[in-house]
Amino acid sequence: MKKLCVLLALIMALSVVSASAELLKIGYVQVGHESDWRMANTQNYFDVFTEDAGFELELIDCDNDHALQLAKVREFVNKEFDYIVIDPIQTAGWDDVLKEVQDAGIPCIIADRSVDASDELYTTAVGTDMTAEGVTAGKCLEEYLAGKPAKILVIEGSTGSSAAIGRAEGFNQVAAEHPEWEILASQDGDFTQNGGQAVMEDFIKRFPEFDVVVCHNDNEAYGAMDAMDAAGIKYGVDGVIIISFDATNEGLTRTLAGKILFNVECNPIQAVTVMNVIKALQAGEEVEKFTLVVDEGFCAPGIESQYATTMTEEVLAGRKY
Ligand code: GYE
Repeated sequence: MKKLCVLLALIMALSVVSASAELLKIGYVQVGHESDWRMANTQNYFDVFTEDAGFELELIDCDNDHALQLAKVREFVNKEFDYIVIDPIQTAGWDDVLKEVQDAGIPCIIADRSVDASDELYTTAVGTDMTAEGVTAGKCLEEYLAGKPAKILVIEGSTGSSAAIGRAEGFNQVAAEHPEWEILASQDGDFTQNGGQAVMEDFIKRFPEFDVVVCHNDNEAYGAMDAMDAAGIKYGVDGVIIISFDATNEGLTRTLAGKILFNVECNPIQAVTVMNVIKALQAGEEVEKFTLVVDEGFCAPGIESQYATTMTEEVLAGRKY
């Protein structure tokens, strides 16, 4: 009996060793922890890339530091990871390191944000269409204003990030069709609540009148609201129009409350899509160069829009992050 137990224990120990030997090593260089969106995205990777699912995930919070992000990718290469997933802080400056990953024979997935580099330099990309998000925001405003003039302020996301570049580009495309819209200023709020607040405080000092504030993410919008509250400026359905991006639970709560008029979703739940791409690559299948994660727009109660879903308690209840 004792011998049998020892044998069984040995077999179990061996199977644990062989199971862990089979885990795929995934290195993810995450942008940072600047926003609620980012925290939800990070959590989603931890939820999906588990040992039970066959993965060993190393996720590095790069704290919005491009140089650190490059260094960490190189570290993953040296450690011979099986896959490297990059969420690029900025679009520029990727050619050399992508080439190094490629030369090491490690498949590389660009996730969420994009790079300004040839798509020959990476295996595949997964993410949302940030320009389309900007267009949706512009179209919602166009429909709502219905020809009325507007003075607009923009609190941008981190300069050089594809999220900020795309959203600005998309919104500006629509704005260009509206000579009655005036963009008074557009400034970087770094996708943070503090950043949004600081930029808004500055705007309030510089511009005595404005009708619309476009915030490149929800956290910036919260900061902008704090600044307007402190200055006694009314916003929402009967005040300054706030447009936001991300549509997180808190962002949609404020949309349902009529404080944010339009909130364009950007879906942080991307890890399953990335995992499916990895599984396909493991199986030797061809994968598309880009897999789109789809988004939609939301608007405050009382607004009917062809570009956005009107917020209700039910919609909010379905928003976990
Ligand atoms: O909108 C913002 C975040 O890259 C889409 O980055 C992402 C953006 C998101 O910090 O909240």
